[in-house]
Amino acid sequence: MNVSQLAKVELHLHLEGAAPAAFIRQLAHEKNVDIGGIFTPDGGYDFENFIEFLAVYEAATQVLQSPEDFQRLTTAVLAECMANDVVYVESFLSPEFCGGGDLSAWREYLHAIREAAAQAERQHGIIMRGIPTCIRHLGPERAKATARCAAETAGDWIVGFGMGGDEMQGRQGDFAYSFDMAHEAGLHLTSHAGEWGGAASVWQAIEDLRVVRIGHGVQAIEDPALVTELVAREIVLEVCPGSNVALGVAKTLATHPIRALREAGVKVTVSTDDPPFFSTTMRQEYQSLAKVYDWTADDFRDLNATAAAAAFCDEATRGRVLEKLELP
Ligand code: MCF
Ligand code: ZN
Repeated sequence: MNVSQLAKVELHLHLEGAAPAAFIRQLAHEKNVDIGGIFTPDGGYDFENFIEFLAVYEAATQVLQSPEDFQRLTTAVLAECMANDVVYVESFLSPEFCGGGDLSAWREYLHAIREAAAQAERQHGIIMRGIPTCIRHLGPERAKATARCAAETAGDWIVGFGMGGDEMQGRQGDFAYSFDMAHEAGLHLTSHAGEWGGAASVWQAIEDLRVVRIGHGVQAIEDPALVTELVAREIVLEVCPGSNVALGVAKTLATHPIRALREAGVKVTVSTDDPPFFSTTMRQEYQSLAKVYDWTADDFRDLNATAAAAAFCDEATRGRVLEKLELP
């Protein structure tokens, strides 16, 4: 069998970042919003580096203006997940883009997103869970509003709290108040680290925020003591190889740290991050890893078992995911 068609778990997918460019263009057209500068002549998203990526991402989100827009977005994103055999997906959601951090607005957006997810699950069996995520470059004060939205809606669907954005600004520990609030509400924690901020940023995330998963985390490879610590603490890395190559975190997949980290015993998983931005899909990620590293179906089953075990959902849901993966 072709490994790219295996059933998959995806733990690191930004909801707006998964919006196909054509979807955003269509909404811009419907709403008469001018976001012309963000597309390449052939219709993809246009950016040259990480900072430009963040700006294009935020420009694209300007057309997402209502709960209904997010309902449509979620339906479109889950269709793409299903086309890639993803059976369980955890998606980063942004209370900033869903009502500007206001709790009652967030509840309405969340309701719409959950409607779309429930319909996709009823019709096709795909399971989605949400991780409200603060945006690091907006600073710790704004993060508190996001954490409050997350804490107030924590439950069997909102299962985690995270942080993305520009890792070069501030320190992980600046956001400890928000992560503590989310933790007290029973949410599981993850933060983007070790994508741009080196091993030091990963240390901060595990020491100062007490996260159990790391978004990216690949620069941990620079510090053998950190690698040992990640193995000992069973911290799971949400690795997004295609994203890292597209943004220049790694030069090529062949020189990407995922294999070395995995061989060192670190728990690694594979995700797409923002697939249309990076011209990737889950199937393509698997295909490339199989080709470049000679990874077999057993390797991918192992990655999915790690991802299922690290999912932030409840145990009953995990059981259903394992069944879909045909894993014990
Ligand atoms: O993982 C990629 C690249 N590294 C850091 N941040 C992000 C990535 N994709 C989206 N983000 C950020 C971005 O700031 O997450 C936020 C965006 O505004 C959305 S969280 C639903
Ligand atoms: Zn990400």
